[in-house]
Amino acid sequence: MTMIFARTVLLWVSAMTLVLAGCNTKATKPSEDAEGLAAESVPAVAPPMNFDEALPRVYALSQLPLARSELDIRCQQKVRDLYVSFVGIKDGGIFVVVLTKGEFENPGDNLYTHTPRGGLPEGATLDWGYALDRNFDGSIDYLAILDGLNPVVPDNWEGELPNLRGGRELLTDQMLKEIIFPNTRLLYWHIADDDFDGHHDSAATSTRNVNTGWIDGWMVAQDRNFDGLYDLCKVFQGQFRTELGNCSVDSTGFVAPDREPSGLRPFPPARDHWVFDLINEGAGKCGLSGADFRGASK
Ligand SMILES: [Ca+2]
Ligand SMILES: [Ca+2]
Repeated sequence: MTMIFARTVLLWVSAMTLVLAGCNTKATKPSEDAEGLAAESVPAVAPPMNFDEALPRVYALSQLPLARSELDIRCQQKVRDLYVSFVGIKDGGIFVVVLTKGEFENPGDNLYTHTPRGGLPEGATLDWGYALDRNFDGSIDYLAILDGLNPVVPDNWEGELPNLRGGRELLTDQMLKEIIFPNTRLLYWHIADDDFDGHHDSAATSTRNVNTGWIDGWMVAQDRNFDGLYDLCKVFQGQFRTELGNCSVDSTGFVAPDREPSGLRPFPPARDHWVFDLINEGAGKCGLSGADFRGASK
């Protein structure tokens, strides 16, 4: 058991390092002119990984098992009527955020990814997600919040799938065991601030086919010129590999034929998204800095 945990921890630490490594790969080349000495004495500020690059990586990380035994709470603050807890991993930085009505403790036991029969155990929560500070300024600029366990159309699937919209009575045990359960995935919705001004400008949510009930792709939206209005939205089939084209727009926001946003509604989210704002208010109250997110490499 210890070996399994140890391996999972290593996987997570190296995986998070991989995500954040993008922040340092394009380090500013020190000037060689008369100001060279001064330039070299200032830490190079590298352009952090943008949303397009981060999204598939954070998605991939979110599919890995969480190293539960190595989690601990680095700071917890009450913001408005919720407790915001920042969770890190042994020898690493903060990478998880939790929202609870009461005080939160024992993240290794209480970060849940699904609703067990009989409801959530006392102290457990589904309201958590991954939190990144890509430019290490102490503010969270990328969130991936748990949506839930959902049946996802397998990549390259051809043929019929059981209709999930017809109710449990239409699903046989064989369908559940052979098709539905093996294709159930943990999904998170994503929201990010790519120009680090405190307002989100990028978002992604999985989409559910309105006819079958299966998750069949993603919608990804961006405010490319950072003027507060989302101006681009694309629809993807599967896990970002196949782009189907642009979203349509109706009175609710961005839409796609026969699909509905699964996790994040409305899509795109309102400019002042309460989760994003609340978590960063918590980060401010905690006095977090980049070092809290860098972890062992700080
Ligand atoms: Ca930041
Ligand atoms: Ca922004």
